Amino acid sequence: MKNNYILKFILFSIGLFLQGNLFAQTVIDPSDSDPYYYERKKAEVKKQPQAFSFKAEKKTALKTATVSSTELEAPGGFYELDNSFIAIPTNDDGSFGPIALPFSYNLYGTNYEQVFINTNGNLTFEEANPVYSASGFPNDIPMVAPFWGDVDTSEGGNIYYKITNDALIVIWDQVEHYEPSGKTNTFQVIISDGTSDLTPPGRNTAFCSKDMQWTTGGASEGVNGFGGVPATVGINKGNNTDYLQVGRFDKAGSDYDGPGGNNDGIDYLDNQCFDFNMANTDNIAPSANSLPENKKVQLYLGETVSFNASFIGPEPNQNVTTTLTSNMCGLTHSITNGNLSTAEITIVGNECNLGTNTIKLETIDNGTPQETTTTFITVEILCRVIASAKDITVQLVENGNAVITPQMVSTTLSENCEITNLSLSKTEFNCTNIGSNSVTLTVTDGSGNTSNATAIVTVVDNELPTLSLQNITRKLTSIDGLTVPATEFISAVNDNCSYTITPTNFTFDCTNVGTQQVSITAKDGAGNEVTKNAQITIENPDALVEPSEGNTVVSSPGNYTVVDSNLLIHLSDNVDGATVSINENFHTGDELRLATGFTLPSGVTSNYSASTGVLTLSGTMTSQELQSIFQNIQFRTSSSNVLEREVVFNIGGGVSNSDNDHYYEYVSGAFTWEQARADAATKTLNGLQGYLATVTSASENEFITTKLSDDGWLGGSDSYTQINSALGSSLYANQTEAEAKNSRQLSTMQKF
Ligand SMILES: [Ca+2]
Ligand SMILES: [Ca+2]
Ligand SMILES: [Ca+2]
Ligand SMILES: [Ca+2]
Repeated sequence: MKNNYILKFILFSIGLFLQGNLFAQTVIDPSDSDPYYYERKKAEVKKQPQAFSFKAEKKTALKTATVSSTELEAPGGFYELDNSFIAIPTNDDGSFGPIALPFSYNLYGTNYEQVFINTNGNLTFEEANPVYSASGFPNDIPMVAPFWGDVDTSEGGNIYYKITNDALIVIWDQVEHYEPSGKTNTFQVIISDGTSDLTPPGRNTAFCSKDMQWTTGGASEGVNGFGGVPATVGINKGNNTDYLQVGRFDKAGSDYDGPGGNNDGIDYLDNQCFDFNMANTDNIAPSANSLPENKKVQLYLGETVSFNASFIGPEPNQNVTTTLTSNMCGLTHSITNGNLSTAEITIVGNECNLGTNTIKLETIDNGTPQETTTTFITVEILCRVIASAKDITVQLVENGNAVITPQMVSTTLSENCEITNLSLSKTEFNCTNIGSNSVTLTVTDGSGNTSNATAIVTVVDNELPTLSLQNITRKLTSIDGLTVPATEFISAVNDNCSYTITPTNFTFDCTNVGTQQVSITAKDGAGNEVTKNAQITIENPDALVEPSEGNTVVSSPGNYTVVDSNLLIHLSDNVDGATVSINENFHTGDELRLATGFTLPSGVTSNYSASTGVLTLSGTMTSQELQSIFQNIQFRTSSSNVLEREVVFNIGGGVSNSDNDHYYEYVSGAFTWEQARADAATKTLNGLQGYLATVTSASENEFITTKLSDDGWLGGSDSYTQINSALGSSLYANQTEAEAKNSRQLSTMQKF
């Protein structure tokens, strides 16, 4: 797009220029002297070409040269069109000139100071030449023909020229042909005084082409731009003898066998240049073509480049022989000589040819006298660093970060080339990068090349979490047990990355009363974990039944007296059964009852056992209803014993022993010991697991005896420590002595 823009700018400038010059510049039109010219040419289309010659009869005044400064120099290359060129009005078979040259052009020993730019791809010096079928050389017209064929700019394209102090440049830009096919050719010729900067040293003539697409117009038996009379590329002395020839072209493709031999393919000329010293009177020195651009080859170490250098006589009947000389290593070549001499050259970039090297090609023809052309090709071997990288592992430090440098990853060798910069696509890592990370290493070398390599950076976290626990004490608060979050044990926890705590909660119930050990684990995202232990002391819940003042003790009043009207129950659950029990100093005649007028809730009954001193409440009631019942319990005794009685209020069917905080329930019925034990195991009280009562102390034995309504089963123990503890003396010295000696105890109490 950029090129297009520039081109538009150039054309616009040319257009402006033409505004002032168009009418001053006229083209010699063959119909001026032959009114039937184009009618006769038209008749040639698709006919066998005939000897159709024409000589312009109209004499035209010499045009004054407009000299431009040289802005672009491309000796041996295509001189680019710019806005210093002058456009020739479009035409078919016309000629522009004669143009006065500010220098002498030496053609086979004759100096010319004027030139005709003939639309049909050639320059003449004595007369305009409209001949469109390129009959070929030799003939009697001095002619320089970069491409002699039936150009027709009225169908498309333009011809531009520019004159400097010492050279003339003519460009046929994208020109079409007569009876157009849509194909275009772009080519140029430069003629000079032989010292101009615009022609290669020692040369006064240069041909160059860009894209070449056609060879033959429709009036020359061409079909769709090809066939018929071949286009001629060459230079003619005009003595019917001496000429040189690049070739005669009549087809598509790149076939080329040299100036002589077969007709050639037009595409061989694409982007080709030829140069000649036409000052010789007879034999012209060989011309090179197919050279690398600017005769310069660049490649990197390790690269291989192959190219051809070709040479022609350039006379079509001459053979050329090329000799290659170079002291550079890494060069191989093979040369085929003949009408076309071609050197096939291969170069491998190597440490031994690093830098600038020269290839010398000497080509000699077999004309008389022999002429030699020497061509130098510069070969530059550039160093280039190829990046390479290794995988690394980095560890996150305390702050959870890791920083790496390119040097830690790079394994790039720089033996031959300076490394000017190393960089990494990522240098800082954190906890979110744990695992594999792909990074790109970019190496910049002294030639300005960059090269990339990929490495895997494995980020690891080996830092263990830190965890400190504390021992705590908690009281059971619910029938459902107690849930303690793990965080309550943690006095400090940390990690360089994130962590999780397991378990999150602990649950305890009445079976856990006492000291329990817990284990808490802190684990980080990398799997590092630390486990610590702590203790929790589980305390019994506050009494479900809270007497209004200490133990509920009453004196014997002789009259019914409310035991505790302010007693409170701390329970939200419904209650199934309850007891009120005279525990201490129970005597015959003691009585518990509900206050007269108090109505039990529906489904609830009460029964007092005068023999055990236990008032049993049966049925389900709310805790509020039970509290109200308890607040209305009255005591009276007919006994003369005046010792204080202890009255204990129990929730559920059991009675409590305030000496050891256990609950006891007497279950009547016919049981074997095994049945009694199994039945006890089905009992629970406020979340407590029931079991067949055991007697572990003298006071407990007394309590059970008092509350036993009848014979019952007890759980037994032959643990010598428990037996000794119960007796208060060391009956057994060890467990062996105690084995199976304690199983005769009887009773039936279930204990909680
Ligand atoms: Ca023409
Ligand atoms: Ca040929
Ligand atoms: Ca020659
Ligand atoms: Ca960690």
